[in-house]
Amino acid sequence: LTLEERLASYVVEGTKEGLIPDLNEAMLTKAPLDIINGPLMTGMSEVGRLFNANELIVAEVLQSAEVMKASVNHLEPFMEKADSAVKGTIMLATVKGDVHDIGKNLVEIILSNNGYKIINLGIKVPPDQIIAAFHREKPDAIGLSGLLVKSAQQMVITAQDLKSAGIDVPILVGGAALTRKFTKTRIAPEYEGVVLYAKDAMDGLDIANKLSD
Ligand code: B1M
Repeated sequence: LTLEERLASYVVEGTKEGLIPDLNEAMLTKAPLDIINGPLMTGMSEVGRLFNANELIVAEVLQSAEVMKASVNHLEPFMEKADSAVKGTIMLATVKGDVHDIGKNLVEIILSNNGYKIINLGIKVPPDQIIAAFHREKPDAIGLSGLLVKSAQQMVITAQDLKSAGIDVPILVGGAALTRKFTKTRIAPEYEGVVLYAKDAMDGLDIANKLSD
């Protein structure tokens, strides 16, 4: 196998044996984020495909998630960090009912490496917890992540509850449950603030930078 194929296969097989040396070798020619978005994501897509085809069980997908998390942890210190003043505070949460957090945590890494203070509320976060944390932390924006189809609906509910609580800061939404179609009109036509979809963590950073300008 080539190095790229090996990196994808650690994720697919859910094994860490040999992972770190291969990540180090990959970093000789690639930026850490390109390793994540390239071979590691290729592996994760394959895991999703196999799981969908009933060729993997949840316990195996969990092993794959462990490999992805270990890889991101290893690569994180080598990522580019902007030496900037704090540009703003962003609160992140995976919505109620959804446990997927690898993407959200990647968003946290990218944003915090680029001048944002991040308050990560974790997974399965119901609207009332987001609202309570909003009043406590006073973030400049709220980021919602969701990977399940039902999470898109949960984002609609969350945005309605935020509106009822009088909150109007920008909401950033992302995660595999969503597509470009998830514009403000789809998610929260009545929400006072802007609602913007980010396709990946870098897109999230671009949007955050535009908002903070
Ligand atoms: Co689950 N799962 N999973 N899973 N899982 C999916 C999402 C699924 C598509 C797999 C499939 O069937 N093909 C499917 C959803 C189907 C659907 O709703 N249509 C699915 C299912 C069904 C389930 C369970 C219901 C399975 C079960 O129990 N029977 C269960 C759900 C439990 C729950 O949430 N209540 C479940 C559980 C799990 C594990 C726990 C085993 C594990 C998660 C571990 C963890 O996160 N800690 C897991 C995994 C790993 C996956 C897949 C294989 C990979 C997800 C991932 O981490 N990708 C996934 C299939 C797939 O996506 N191909 C699948 C890598 C990550 C970096 O990408 O999170 O998309 P992603 O983030 C991207 C962008 O989306 C974006 O940036 C990132 C890239 O830079 N982004 C944002 C994400 N959030 C953002 C927020 C932003 C901006 C950008 O701003 C705020």
